[in-house]
Amino acid sequence: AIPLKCREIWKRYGANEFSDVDGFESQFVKHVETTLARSIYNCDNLAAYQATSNSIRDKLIVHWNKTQHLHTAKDVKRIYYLSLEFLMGRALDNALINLEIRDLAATAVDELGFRLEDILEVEPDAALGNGGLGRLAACFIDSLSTGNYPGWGYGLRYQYGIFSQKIVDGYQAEAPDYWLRFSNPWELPRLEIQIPVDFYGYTTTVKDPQTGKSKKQWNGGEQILAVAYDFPIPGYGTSNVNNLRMWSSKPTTEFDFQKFNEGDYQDSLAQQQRAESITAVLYPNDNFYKGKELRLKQQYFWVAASLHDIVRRFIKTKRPWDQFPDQVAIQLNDTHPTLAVVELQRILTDLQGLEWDVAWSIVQRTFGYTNHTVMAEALEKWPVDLFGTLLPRHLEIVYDINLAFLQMVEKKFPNDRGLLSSVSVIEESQPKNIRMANLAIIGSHRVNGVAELHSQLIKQTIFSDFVKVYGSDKFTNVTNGITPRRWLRQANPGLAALIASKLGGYGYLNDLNKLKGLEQFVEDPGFRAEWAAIKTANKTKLAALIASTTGVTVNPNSLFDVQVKRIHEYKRQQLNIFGVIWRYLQLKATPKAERTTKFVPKVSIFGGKAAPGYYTAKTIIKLVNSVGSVVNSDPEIGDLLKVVFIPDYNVSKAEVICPGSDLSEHISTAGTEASGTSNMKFVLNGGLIIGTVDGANVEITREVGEDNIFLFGNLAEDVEDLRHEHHMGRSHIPDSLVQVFDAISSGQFGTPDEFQSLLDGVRFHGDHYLVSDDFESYLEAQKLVDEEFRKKEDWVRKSIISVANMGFFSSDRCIEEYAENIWNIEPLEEKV
Ligand code: BZD
Repeated sequence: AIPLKCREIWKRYGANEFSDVDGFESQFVKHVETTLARSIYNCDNLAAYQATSNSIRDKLIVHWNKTQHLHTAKDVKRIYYLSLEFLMGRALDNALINLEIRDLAATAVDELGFRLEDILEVEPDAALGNGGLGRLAACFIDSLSTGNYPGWGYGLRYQYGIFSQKIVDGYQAEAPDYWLRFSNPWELPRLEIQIPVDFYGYTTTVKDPQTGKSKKQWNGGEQILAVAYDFPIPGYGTSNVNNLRMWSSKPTTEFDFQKFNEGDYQDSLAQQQRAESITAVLYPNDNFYKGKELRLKQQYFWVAASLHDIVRRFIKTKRPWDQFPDQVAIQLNDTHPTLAVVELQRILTDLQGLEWDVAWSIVQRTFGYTNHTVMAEALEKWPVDLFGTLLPRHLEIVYDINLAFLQMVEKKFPNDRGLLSSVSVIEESQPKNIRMANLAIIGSHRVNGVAELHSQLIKQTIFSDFVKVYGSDKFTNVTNGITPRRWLRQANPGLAALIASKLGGYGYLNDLNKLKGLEQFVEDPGFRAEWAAIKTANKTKLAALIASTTGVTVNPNSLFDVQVKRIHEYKRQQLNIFGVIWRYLQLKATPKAERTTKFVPKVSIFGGKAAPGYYTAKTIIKLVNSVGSVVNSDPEIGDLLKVVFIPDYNVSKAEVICPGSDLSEHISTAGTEASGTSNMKFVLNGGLIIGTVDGANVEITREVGEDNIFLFGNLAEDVEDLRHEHHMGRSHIPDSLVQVFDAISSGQFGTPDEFQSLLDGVRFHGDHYLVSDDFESYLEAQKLVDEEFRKKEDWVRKSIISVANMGFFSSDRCIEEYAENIWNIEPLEEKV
């Protein structure tokens, strides 16, 4: 620490953050001239972005320091959110909004010769996630700060985020996303924080010199360093700034001298360089599991570094170990961080010398596990051999955890072999697998699903045997939410301002139930006109994005019908495009004079990435583009129908797309979409939904009312029977869908061969996603949409009422529920 006599100077100069336009301008110029070594003569938008970001970052760091100091001084319990994905998007606009200095910054950069809009566009997306799971983590981290909860996120600092998607000849092509091309002003490299992580090696039994007892020891074979990069996370309406710590892998400085001495210098260096590959790239699969060794390496690397950090922080408090769960809550975002359960048990027993049962009770009280899917193909299972080679000591601990658990089950349910084999962590298959979900359940005190229907389903299906073992209290629900700062204020400033003008300011942004106050204005024609005008302006902006990315001109007076999300058979983009084809065929079959009275002009907008190895998903993208090229150039059709695929869907594009939709599609096979969160984003921005009775659609319906949503399709409870019918060969393809398939097979949308497998999946291979069962009902719902959209005033009323009832879907509410029911933590605010 600095000697007392020197501290006066520190206090005089410390923490001088700007608070007005002049102050910002002076910081900006300083950063241009010194940090960036640029000048008035060569300051372009990139430099202006960097200078602005550095100025804001300085401010964040001041508050970050104060917040962290406060949490340490008050010795509070912290929540650590472990997520392999944080789909953050851009940081600058969000920071300006959360710090409530957006207007100030806009004025200042204007005076300095720039436009804030241009500066914001320079920033690359931090796209360190695949889809809903990663974006949920980003919304949660925003709400943790906003709610003043002491909480950190832990993740990996991938050098390459999710690939950037190009469309070449109608097909998806992947290009690397090197988002760190220019230095990243939003991260604080903590190069001095370097945590060694071991892999491979072998275990031995040694005598503890202190106790004389024998214990297990892991002798690692390869060591890699985890270096910390911190991302300050500002809250809205508070000066608290939390931390998102992301690990980057680096080689250790010691290299293999034996190899060196043997003259194998090149090889010993190459091995070092491979260390960096651990955090090189995000795996691009969502809701699909693939057992790759590098992925398991990523998981352990991240978990080991994070736990080391958490444990070190706890040890500094000098508390006894049994108080660990009073100071530390760890949430597992899906099973990806489940190794943390094993690693904490290893730390407590092997390294800290606690008794097994004492350690295990600490572990269970520390962890909570969130499940995001019921689909079997997404559940993580690691082959025992692969696992044991990479993490030999952890495999032993897994077996010991499992043994103790199975003994407990056996005692409670004697001679129930079926039960034992279904709840066992080890799947007795060839080869044997470790079931990560089973391990996560056993190692946690709470397991939650992400929407009411989903939380019911996990209890009835994949985890039903665990309900038997533990009772149902261990299983709970926390319905997902979204942050209204990004998904309303940032994405839709016009609507946010109109709402603020009616509700007496922006206070609703961190108290979203206040939106209810909008209902009283629904019969005010002036208000409705303003509401509608904002929607049109947002559609015009979306039309500009469509034009610049696809070359297709669309009319903003058309109905904008949007489906943007990862491309997946269960999300059923194929149902949507089959519906579009049917509409096109109907249009063509209708006499010209009757077309405009029968059909509302519509733009069908698609977007989303397919996992690079997912053939069917890629075929769906091709079909959308093929239909688009035929329909969009059909002179008979004109504005009555356009079909576009917006390439490279990401967070910053979503911020333009969500506010510009009239209708969005959330049409998964019932029971397959755990929650969905884009459904919430669209409704919060004044769009209506066409959807199945699935995920959070159910709760959205409860909140906004059945009249304000277009539901269709079979229910989750009937899915199993329907699938069975298909397998018995009793499928029925409705005539409408037969017509669609005939059109595709006739070559009307290009070479039919490439789409054959898509059609065959429905016709001959069991139609697993029930496209044929739901098609007619979908068309009916779409017909209703057309009718309702013609009644302009009523449509606007539905839009207003829906927004007014979206308060429940703020991620602030989610965090409160987790804090109270799972983490047992309290907010703590820095008093300014
Ligand atoms: O999680 C999604 C679900 O599909 C959505 O229904 C839900 O709303 C969100 C948030 O809870 N799941 C994912 O996004 N899953 C993945 O991206 C993923 C990634 C890697 C491995 C497995 C799944």
